[in-house]
Amino acid sequence: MTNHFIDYKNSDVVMVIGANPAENHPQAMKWILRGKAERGTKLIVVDPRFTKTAAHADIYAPIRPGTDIAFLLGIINYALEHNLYFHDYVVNYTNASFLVDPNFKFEDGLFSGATTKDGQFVYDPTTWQYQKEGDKIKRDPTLQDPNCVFQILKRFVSRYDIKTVCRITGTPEDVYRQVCELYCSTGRPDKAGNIIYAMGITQHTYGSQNVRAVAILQLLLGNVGIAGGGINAQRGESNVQGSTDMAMLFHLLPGYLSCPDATKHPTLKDYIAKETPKTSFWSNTPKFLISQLKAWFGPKATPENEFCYQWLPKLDGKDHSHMAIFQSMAEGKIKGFFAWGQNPAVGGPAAEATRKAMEKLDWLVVVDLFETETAAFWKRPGADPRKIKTEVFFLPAAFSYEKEGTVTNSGRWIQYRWKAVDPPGDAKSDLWIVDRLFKAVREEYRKGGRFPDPILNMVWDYDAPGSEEPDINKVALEINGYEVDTGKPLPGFAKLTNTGSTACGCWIYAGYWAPDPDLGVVAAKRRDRTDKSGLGLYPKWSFAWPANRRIVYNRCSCDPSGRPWDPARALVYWDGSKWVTNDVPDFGAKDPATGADVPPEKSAQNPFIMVPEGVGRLFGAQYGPRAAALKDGPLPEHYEPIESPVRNLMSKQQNNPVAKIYKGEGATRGEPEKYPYVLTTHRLVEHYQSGAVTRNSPWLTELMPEMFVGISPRLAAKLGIKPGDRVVVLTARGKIYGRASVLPTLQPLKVDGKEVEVVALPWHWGYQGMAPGDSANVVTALFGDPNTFIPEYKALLCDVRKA
Ligand SMILES: Nc1nc2c(c(=O)[nH]1)N[C@H]1C(S)=C(S)[C@@H](COP(=O)(O)OP(=O)(O)OC[C@H]3O[C@@H](n4cnc5c(=O)[nH]c(N)nc54)[C@H](O)[C@@H]3O)O[C@H]1N2
Ligand SMILES: Nc1nc2c(c(=O)[nH]1)N[C@H]1C(S)=C(S)[C@@H](COP(=O)(O)OP(=O)(O)OC[C@H]3O[C@@H](n4cnc5c(=O)[nH]c(N)nc54)[C@H](O)[C@@H]3O)O[C@H]1N2
Ligand SMILES: [Mo]
Repeated sequence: MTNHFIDYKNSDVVMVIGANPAENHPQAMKWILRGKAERGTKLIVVDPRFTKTAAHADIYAPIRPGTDIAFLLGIINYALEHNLYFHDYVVNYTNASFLVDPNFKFEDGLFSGATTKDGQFVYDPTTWQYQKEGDKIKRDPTLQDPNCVFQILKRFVSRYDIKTVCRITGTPEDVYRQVCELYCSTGRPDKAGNIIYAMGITQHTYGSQNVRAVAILQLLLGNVGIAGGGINAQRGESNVQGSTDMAMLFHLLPGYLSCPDATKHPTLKDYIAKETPKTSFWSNTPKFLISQLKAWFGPKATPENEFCYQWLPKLDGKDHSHMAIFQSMAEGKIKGFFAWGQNPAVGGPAAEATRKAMEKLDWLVVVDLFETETAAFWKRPGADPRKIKTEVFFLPAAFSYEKEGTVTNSGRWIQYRWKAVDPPGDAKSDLWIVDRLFKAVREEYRKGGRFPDPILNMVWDYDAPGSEEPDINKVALEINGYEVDTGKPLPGFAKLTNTGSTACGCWIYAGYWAPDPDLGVVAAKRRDRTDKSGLGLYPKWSFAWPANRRIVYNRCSCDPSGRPWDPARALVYWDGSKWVTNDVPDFGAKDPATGADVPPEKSAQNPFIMVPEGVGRLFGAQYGPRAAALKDGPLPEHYEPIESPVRNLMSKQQNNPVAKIYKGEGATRGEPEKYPYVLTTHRLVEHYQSGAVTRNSPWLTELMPEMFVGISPRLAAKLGIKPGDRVVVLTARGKIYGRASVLPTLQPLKVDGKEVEVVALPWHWGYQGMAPGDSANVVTALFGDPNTFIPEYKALLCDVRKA
């Protein structure tokens, strides 16, 4: 998320696409409504269902699940055709003027470079590169060269005219035209447009390209790096941002450093050579990684031994994401599993396959508040416990209010929370559990074992004298970083070195645990409401990573000479001799050597300091080590979901050619003849996720007691189903039961002349808790995005019948 929740009040137009903040992010919704009340913010909601968010919309645009690329590319085309894009921003702050390899092509739904590797379709991205002269990228600032990004984009999206888009998405043409007009009205210097998205955008076999389409539109309209603008991904569970920052994903180390790869990076030298770009802020990668190694291995990490780089686990070139793990488990390759604050028996796709896979384990440890469906998988309906050999351990954990620590919100604000109550019974904080577990494992390694060095030598010194609870302040300091000699907390990542003189667990968090000199508390504990900008930046409330910056890429909020595009929404600007800053500058505003202000012309060259080109990417080129192109191409192209009721109108390429389709019964594909309706899944305000917590709360259970199946009144009439009837939903993976919810919030869509019905399932139920019910994920599938491996939860096919 480039901006933050409070900033939503600064928008002129908000487009919520594939998110439902009124139910899932009520605090974000509050600020949208504040904007509506105070400045007349216009709200567009794009969703297959008329949601509670849509109820507040100025324009509600219905959309067929899985067709957001067509929807967004049509708006991009409209902006280009009607000259509504922000020309000066586009020329200066994006790669529009960059020249691309003349061999780059797009034909019949495929980009140049299509080839096969080990029998699988892959792209060779060689032609997705810029033309260069020596080290310099060739440019045409007039944007006329046929091989410049601007012209390539223009040609590419010209196929997405309003008629074609609406034939694909099912959105009525007049409504769609209104969306185009209203949203493109933000392509002016004094207007701010904000795109808010979440799982309706990401949970597709082209979810990353959906996000790219959002980014391209925002860049074209000059909406990135400004107050009231942004590409705003509403994150999930309250601390999902924090856990991603801490490397919950298998291919990353904390702070989004690439995980070392055994073949690519056999030595620290190789890692640094291959992962460090010459330009962009990532040129500091050696400082980030070496400080991380110092945090983990302390005095053992020296320049002579590569700072213990060889003690890090390395990637083996294989996919170890959620679906891949459960596939390996089903194949009997995984013997033990920790489900730690996770309930895959309900939350994972193809849930019945997931539950069955756990039967192959020797042991399973569940660390949770309740005996979840995962913990109880061996006694689920239909299972025979006598035949399941898996040994199951359950460790009761404390809830967030029963322990202290920080939570990072979608706006990257790291906020400290104090403990409210003690946990009940034997429940312990996760820190307590992991601390004991680590110490026990280390004891085992003291007796011997394969490769004990990293375990025996890891810095693990969180004991709090006189307390059985480890000292979370010590963990926080390690994450923040400190001077190795003095132990003093680092004020920010600018102080990190590559010599071993600093230790830092996660570079983007550097500074969050440094004391604020005025307030006398560490930054994450700040609760000061001063805000001289009036824009809701609140610089002394908690700490926003990186560097307490509230809006990233904020150099883009003023023109190359430093004048704010919109003085009423100024984040940073050049007053003729120095920078005036409401927000922490996201560029070299001061010379690090002299401390003098650096004139604006310099930072105008690279306002996007995290990408090696220094500018926003309209075209996702193969350039630089970190920012390599997506696996499915440099531009987003519409393909159909793996299961779709229609043929792709754009090309003969029906699906994303590099979509990830896993193996096993969970990956069985259904055809529209047998499964004629589009199936999508969604959340409810009363329940949380797999429902482990909320289905154990009597009040919430009473409010929302039962699994239901949303169908349109038209479909109900056609199938002879009355509201409240028991119905069965069938897909190629299985079937589930629920009560019919028949509401006009769901309406069939006219897709290329054909009526398409959408069936909407909440996914919060399972066989445990106070109010059991069938899990929607029994009928979802093991299809995923090739870049992120996120499952296609939002667009599948099903049949529905009266039970
Ligand atoms: N009360 C509550 N709050 C939550 C959660 C919860 O379970 N309960 N979960 C948290 C978590 S982890 C997350 S990730 C977030 C998720 O937050 P959201 O993404 O807002 O959650 P969803 O309801 O899954 O999906 C959002 C909307 O996408 C729509 N949609 C489905 N398919 C498509 C499509 O193809 N295109 C478009 N444009 N829209 C589509 C759905 O109808 C739905 O209204 O919420 C968080 N907040
Ligand atoms: N069909 C469909 N499926 C989906 C989605 C969808 O939109 N549609 N959304 C997906 C998304 S975005 C997500 S994030 C996943 C979530 O999938 P999961 O992460 O598997 O589901 P949760 O219910 O969030 O699981 C969290 C568990 O942690 C426990 N817990 C809560 N607090 C603590 C704590 O402090 N410590 C410990 N140890 N445990 C705790 C809860 O009781 C719960 O059992 O589901 C995905 N599944
Ligand atoms: Mo999530």
